Amino acid sequence: LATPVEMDTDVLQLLAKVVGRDDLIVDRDLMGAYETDATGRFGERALCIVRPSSSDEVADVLKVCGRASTRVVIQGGNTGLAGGGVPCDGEVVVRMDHLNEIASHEGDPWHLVAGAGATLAEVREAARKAGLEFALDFPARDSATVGGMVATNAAGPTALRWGPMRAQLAGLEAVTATGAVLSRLVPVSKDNAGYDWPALIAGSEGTLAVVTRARLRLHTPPAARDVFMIGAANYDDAVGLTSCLRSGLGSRLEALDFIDRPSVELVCATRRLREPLPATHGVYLVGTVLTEHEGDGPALELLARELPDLPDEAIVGAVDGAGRRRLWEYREAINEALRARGEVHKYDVSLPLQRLPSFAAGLTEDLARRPELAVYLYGHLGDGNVHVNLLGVTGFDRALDDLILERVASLGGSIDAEHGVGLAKRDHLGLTRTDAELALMRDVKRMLDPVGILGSGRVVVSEERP
Ligand code: S2G
Ligand code: ZN
Repeated sequence: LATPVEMDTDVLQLLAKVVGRDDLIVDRDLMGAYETDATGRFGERALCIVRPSSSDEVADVLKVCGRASTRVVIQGGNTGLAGGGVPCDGEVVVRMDHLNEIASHEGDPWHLVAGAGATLAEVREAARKAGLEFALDFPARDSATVGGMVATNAAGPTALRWGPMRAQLAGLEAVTATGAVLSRLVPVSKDNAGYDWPALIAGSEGTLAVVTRARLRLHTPPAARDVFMIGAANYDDAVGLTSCLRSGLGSRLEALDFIDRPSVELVCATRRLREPLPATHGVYLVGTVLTEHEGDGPALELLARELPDLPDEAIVGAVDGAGRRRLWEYREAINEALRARGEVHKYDVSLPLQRLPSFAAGLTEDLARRPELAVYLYGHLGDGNVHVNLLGVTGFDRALDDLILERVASLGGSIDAEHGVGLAKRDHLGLTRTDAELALMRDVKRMLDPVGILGSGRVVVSEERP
């Protein structure tokens, strides 16, 4: 093997024996694509990239690396935002591309079993072909994979109605760091026998075990969906509207996101879109309502009844596909528009809904001292999940992280809502988790990954870390 990396070639030779030479990449030029993430802030040089073709090959890769104490990072679609899926120096990157089979069982139409490497778009299409629907959807659908979505307990707008990825799991197959293949994919909807280890692996960000397959719940598609956008003067109004919408529409409210004024201006400029509403507003709510009839806009009648004081020019609805996509575009286009402006410094926090206005006000106060920063707030309002995105920060800014995440903690929120802790927030986990919880997490990590090869340094770091 030509090994341009200074490394004990035994590991590379052994890995080539497991996955085959064609699925072991050591060529420095080819590795680059797997060494940086979507934010451009994380990722160092990998030892190599390996692409196993089965759960057993994943197990053998982990056994080889465990024996050599060689650290490993698992990578799905590389859409991660917290540094959890790209290598720290010298790690083996395990790509899950080959484990992408999707199987549906005629005997059990309400589930499908997808390989970790299958994309969200492929899962959604397989569900559609079966006349059903998979609950989650978000812009990264063509790259985000099932394995990464389970590992980060991914969510997105529709998690308001259907819950995050963990709630979609009806079974799981995963490989532990010691190479044990755990499989719980039996065709049942309810399985309460013994500890729910799949629920523990979901959200563990590749630090406890490697997800190889998932049994996913599907549901009957609603008869129709309507989309609305409402302009609110400020976050107090936005939160008031949220309470009305949630209590008035109940489970018919599938998604309720928000966008602040700077984000609307950015998207209108970038995508050359006209203003979404006749007047400008401080905060824009975008929501999807599950309805019984295509096209006759019952959502707007529902909304008119729930929000009698809302002026007509502050709300717009869409009942056809193009109209629905157009309204959601103002929300879905933000991340790409921001990335086009340069390095984006991101926080993904959740707040008790009633405290969201004071978080936003406090943030404005905090950042007034940093006039060079451009601040964009948007996210999943119904869940109290705020994506704080800043332009003007280069690299890491610990003081800024402390300022924002300590404010979240002081308001009883969480430093991470759906993107994962990864490397980005591992030093702040103690802000919103107690010492007893952190001790338990370390014990679970030590038990499942005794050599410490899986996702080392991500999420929960051992006390003795310098
Ligand atoms: C969102 C998507 C990922 C990103 O916009 O809801 O969770 O790029 C984010 O921030
Ligand atoms: Zn989000």
